[in-house]
This record gives sequence, C-alpha cells and structure tokens, in this order.
Amino acid sequence: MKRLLSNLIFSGLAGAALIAAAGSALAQTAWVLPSAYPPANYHVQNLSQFASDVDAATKGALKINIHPNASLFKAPDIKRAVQTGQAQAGEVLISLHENENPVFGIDVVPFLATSFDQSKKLWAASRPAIEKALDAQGLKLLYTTPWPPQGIFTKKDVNGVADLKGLKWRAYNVGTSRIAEIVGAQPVTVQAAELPQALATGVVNGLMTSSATGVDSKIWESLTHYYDTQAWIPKNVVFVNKAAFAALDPAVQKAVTDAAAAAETRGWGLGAEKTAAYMETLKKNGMQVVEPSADLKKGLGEVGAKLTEDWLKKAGADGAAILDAYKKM
Ligand code: PCA
Repeated sequence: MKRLLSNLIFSGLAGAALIAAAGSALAQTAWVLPSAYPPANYHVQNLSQFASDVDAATKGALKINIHPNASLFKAPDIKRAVQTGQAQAGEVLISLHENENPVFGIDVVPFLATSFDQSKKLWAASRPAIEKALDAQGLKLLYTTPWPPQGIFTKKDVNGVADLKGLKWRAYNVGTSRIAEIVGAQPVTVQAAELPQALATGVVNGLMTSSATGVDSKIWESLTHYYDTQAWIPKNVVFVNKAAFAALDPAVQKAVTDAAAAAETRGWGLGAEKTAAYMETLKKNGMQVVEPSADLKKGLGEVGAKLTEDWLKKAGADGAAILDAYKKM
C-alpha cells in the first residue's frame, strides 16, 4: 500500500484529499458487540442492520461484529464487559441493572407504560437520566428498542394470582423475582439463552415475558397458556465504551450516531409490528392465548402497586420527578 501511495503521489494524481481518503480506508477498526438474544429475534436483526449501515456509511472503516445468544458474555455480564473494554459495545436489557441505579428499572414498573405509545413517552421522560447514569459509568448510549408487552405463560388455567402460587417461576430481573415472592411462587433466575432448556427440563413452569421470547424459545413445547396481561414493556439499550467511541474519527462517530438514530426508529416500529405476528405464531403452535379475567387483572394490579411502591422508595425524588414528567406527556 505504501508503494501504491507513493506511485499515486508521483503520478501527480494524489492531492491531499486522496491521501486522506486512502489513509482512512486503511484505518479499519473492529468492534465486538455481544447481545444475549438469538439471531432470529428482531432486536438482533435490528443490530445487524445497524452494523451494516455503519459499515456502508464508513466504507468499511468500522466493522461491528455482533455476537448473539449470549455466546460471548452472559446477559448480566455484558454491561460490565463494555465498561471494562472487554467488548467495545453491547446490547442489554436495561432493567437487569436496576440494582446499580433505580432509573434502569423504570420501564419494568408494572402497568406504568403498557402500550408502545406510552412506552415511548416514558422513554422520552427517562432518557436524560438513563443517558447520564450510563455516561457516569463510562458508557455512551446509542439507542433503545422495546420488547413486546409482558404476559404470563403457564401450563394450567390461571384465573387469579392465587393460581400462580407454588409455580417454579422463571425470573429475568429484580422485578420478576419480586413478583414470584409476592404471589408465593418459587423464583428461579434464568436468562433467555437458557430458557428453552429450563423449560424442557421442568426447572421452570411459569413466567412473565413477551410473545417474542415465547416464540424464540418455542414455548409451546412445554407450556400451554399465554395470558395477555400487557403488564409492562421492557427495553434493550445498545451502548458503546466511551473511550472506544472517542478513538474514532469524527466522520465515523457521526456515521455511528446516525445509524443508531435510524436503528432506534426502526426498532420501535419492529416491536409494534412483530407483536401481532408473534401472537399468531403462539396460536398456530397450539398455545391458548387468553384475555386475563377481571380477577387476575385485579390481583396483578395489586402486585403492581407493591412493585411501584418499592420502586418509588428506591428512586426517591429523582424518580418521582421523572414519573411526573411522564404523566404530563
Ligand atoms: N424477553 C426477555 C426480556 C424481556 C422479554 O420480553 C427475556 O424474557 O429474557
């Protein structure tokens, strides 16, 4: 390449611009981006599109290699891996980190934001605080995308919360464990990548998650009912190690933030659009998709009120201010 450059210079073709172009094409950076979800999941498809948008916009100067399905780091370890620079970027379910900062758990407060429209507003209200908290941990927020609303999967009829008692309840974060405690089920923390096996071996027989994760884990092979309770809309966030971002050329940085903005818009669209299709897939595979009874709704409302109280206690005045801002939107 050196010879090629000098040939260009001697041939008189190379102005400063040409050398600069050749230089940046040479400076190729590769990022590793772990995700905990399977390749067919729309979050991961969105990530792949994001990576190929960055590749195209930077003419290959920044390659982002996605490692899905918790193949590189387990779900709860991804954030730390990016903070410590073991991975340059990552995707996480932000509520996994509620213990670090209550604002990371605002989207899993039950019945606070249950439609995509409400969830978008809650994101607008909470984004500055979340962005600031991540920044203080050495992370730059790139974008966020929603999961479908959360419902209950079981192998039996559930007419009220009393029917959840004694279930081996799969939890994925603090809130879902707490629900188990309140209803008298046994919480077992299992991340999505291990869920198919936990279901197949009977380690769990009840859980709250989305239709998306139900389909990803072929849940009909073990369970029979899905109660569409629309209890909350959790979100994934994608972030990058601040030092890794700072090391990029300004033009490459812009390509990343532009592609991230496009991924955020696309991801919210995908979440809404795929929800109906995932429900159809559950039905097609024999799941009973059920509207929760008034009794179940009432019981879950009471469970939700307890979790809201817990959250408000932890989140203090800052949390209350975000909730106020959200309610005014
Ligand atoms: N699926 C992920 C998180 C939320 C969701 O809908 C899971 O069950 O782990």
